[in-house]
Amino acid sequence: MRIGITCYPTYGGSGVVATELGIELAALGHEVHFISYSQPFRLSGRDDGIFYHEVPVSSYPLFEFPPYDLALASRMAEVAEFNQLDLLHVHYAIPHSVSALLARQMLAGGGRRLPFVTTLHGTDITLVGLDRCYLPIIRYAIQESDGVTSISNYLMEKTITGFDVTREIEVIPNFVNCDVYAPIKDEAKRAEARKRLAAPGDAILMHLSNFRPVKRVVDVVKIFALVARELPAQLIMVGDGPDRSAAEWLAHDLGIHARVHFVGKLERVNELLPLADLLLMPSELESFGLAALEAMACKVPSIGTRVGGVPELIDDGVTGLLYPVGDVEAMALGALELLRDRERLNAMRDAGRKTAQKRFCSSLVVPHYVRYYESVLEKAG
Ligand code: GMT
Repeated sequence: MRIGITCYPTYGGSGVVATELGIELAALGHEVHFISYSQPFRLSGRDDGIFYHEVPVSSYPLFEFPPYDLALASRMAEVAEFNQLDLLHVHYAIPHSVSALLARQMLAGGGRRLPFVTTLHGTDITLVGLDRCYLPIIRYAIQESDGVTSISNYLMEKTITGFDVTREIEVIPNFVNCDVYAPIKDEAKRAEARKRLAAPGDAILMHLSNFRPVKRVVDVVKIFALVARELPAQLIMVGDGPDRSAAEWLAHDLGIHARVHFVGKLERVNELLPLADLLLMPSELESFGLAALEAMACKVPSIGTRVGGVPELIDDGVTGLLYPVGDVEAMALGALELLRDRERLNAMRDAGRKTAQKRFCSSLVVPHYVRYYESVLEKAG
């Protein structure tokens, strides 16, 4: 198939999923064309079968807001025409599904069919999309999509109730490449690599996100402070975003800044994750929680919150520990109990890896997308 993919190319789970999907599809022999305003950050170099098309957005003094969605629709139609695309797959409904709808209509006039699939990821449904200024058009674009997928049952249900959507939505969970996200099997090698981050014997806690308010990075620092009071530990903060400075200030105020390391945005998080003992994900809301899945595949259990789609991913007490939002004391206590009980921690590490392999491995989930594309193409005629 020749597939056009549109996503937010900057830091964020939906862009990561879209990019990894494109890479996996290309590896299966499909031709993938990314269409977005900049190259997706995990797309390094030119892999075989992958092409990138930038969307130029010209400005004009009259425009207070340059119309990206229109420029995107034009580019989608052009790319589809020039490269004989079979379908478009847009990630995050706002505004991508609306642009795809326009592109489909533009090409229909010339007799070319361009069905599109919308994948719903999170705040496009649970927050931004519910804003009255977007809701009617997003609802329309979801209804009109040739196919709609959601990354969790939770998000599918939210779409039906929040948007009064009557069409079918296919739940296709997020996935991880279990060969790329994998534990370091040789314990001596792992111990040696951990020395980059911490003294031998120190626990390593990690957080990975785009540091938006929904991620509650300040809670991450609070949890760590309680843990670090009891045992030697280091916190590695991977990513960047609006709440980074608040977290940095708190680490200074609490006098733990020497043990809290803000390493910024990293391209190869798969190299860092296996070095951690635990991932902290105290989010306000997660429709899925991709970072926790990536960590699970690397045998790193998460201390997280019982919100949204997280319980569909993390089996509380088996592959991680879940708590109410904001309960930093309980999360710290849970982390301490695991760090002090190596047997329980190891059982959780193994169970997490097994779950990632059995339910969320790209080798299982990507074919699900391919089958779904085929059914959409068949219905589109
Ligand atoms: O919905 C968002 O806030 C953005 C989106 C993103 O691009 O990071 O995050 C969502 O999609 C991820 C990938 O599917 C999920 O792992 C996240 O749980 C989800 N975020 C929220 O639901 C807050």
